[in-house]
Amino acid sequence: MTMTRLEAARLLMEKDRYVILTHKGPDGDTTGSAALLCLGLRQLGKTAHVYYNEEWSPKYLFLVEPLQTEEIGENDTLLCVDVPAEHMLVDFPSEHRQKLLLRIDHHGSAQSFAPNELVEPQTASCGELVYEILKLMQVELTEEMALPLYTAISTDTGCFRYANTTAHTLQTAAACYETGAQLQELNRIYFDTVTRKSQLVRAFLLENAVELLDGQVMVCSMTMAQEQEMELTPEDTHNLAGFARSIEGVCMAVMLREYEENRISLSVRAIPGWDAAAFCGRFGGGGHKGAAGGGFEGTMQEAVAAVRKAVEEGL
Ligand SMILES: [Mn+2]
Repeated sequence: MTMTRLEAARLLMEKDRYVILTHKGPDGDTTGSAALLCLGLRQLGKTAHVYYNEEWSPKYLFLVEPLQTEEIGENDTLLCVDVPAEHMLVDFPSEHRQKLLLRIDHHGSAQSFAPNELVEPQTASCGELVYEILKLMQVELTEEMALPLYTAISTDTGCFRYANTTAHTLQTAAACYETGAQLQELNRIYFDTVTRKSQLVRAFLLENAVELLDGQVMVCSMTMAQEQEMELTPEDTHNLAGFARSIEGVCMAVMLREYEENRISLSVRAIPGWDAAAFCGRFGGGGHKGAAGGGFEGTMQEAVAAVRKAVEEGL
């Protein structure tokens, strides 16, 4: 069932014990939204935790580390934030599957999988939506809560540069600043700090990129062997999908990454006027117009050929 914000707020008031689930490959939005929701529920006197995710990025770990649990109790209710499809849910014991009550999300191409769903595709980040629900529950934004909220909204908007940024996003950022939280430091860590190898891997990808439609589409690829040879950590490959879109003349950047033999993930970033979600729909995926993902089974050569064919057939 699809819910309004008010219905979601009322539903959350009903139970007392919550465990919040994030998505696989957790980003700043799912991590920040989960921590924010957890802190908000605790402010109301409820018991709340964020469920452990083995893939937490070191950058965002401080937000969830004090809140996380690896246990789901008999009387717990599960919530999930920023999860566009069931297979994207963090791994958790399947016997608890029926405890999932509510999903809060902002993915336009999302597939419904929870009994109650609040999905607002026009909202830039899931964090903004969680914040609005908490306000309806009379939760007050604290300095502690401003950190995960700001993380969610700033990372999903590329520090308020992407086309999804709205006046509401900026008003939410202003509310975060008004708590007195040290947000400039988060900006430095998230948006102005990179590893040395992350720059080297970008140079490598650029040298080996395939350009389509006179360079409007840039396809970068990396096999497992290449990744191992460069000894890359997840921090080195953070935000790798998007860098090519920043190159002058590029409208859509396609990043192909082999994560298992003959299994390739597809990450697409597009400028306004282009539709990454529609493109990824051809590869069993989806997401937002500006940022989407999909998958391919086969060799890297075959994946590049499939992308070329999809581009030639029209976007
Ligand atoms: Mn998000």
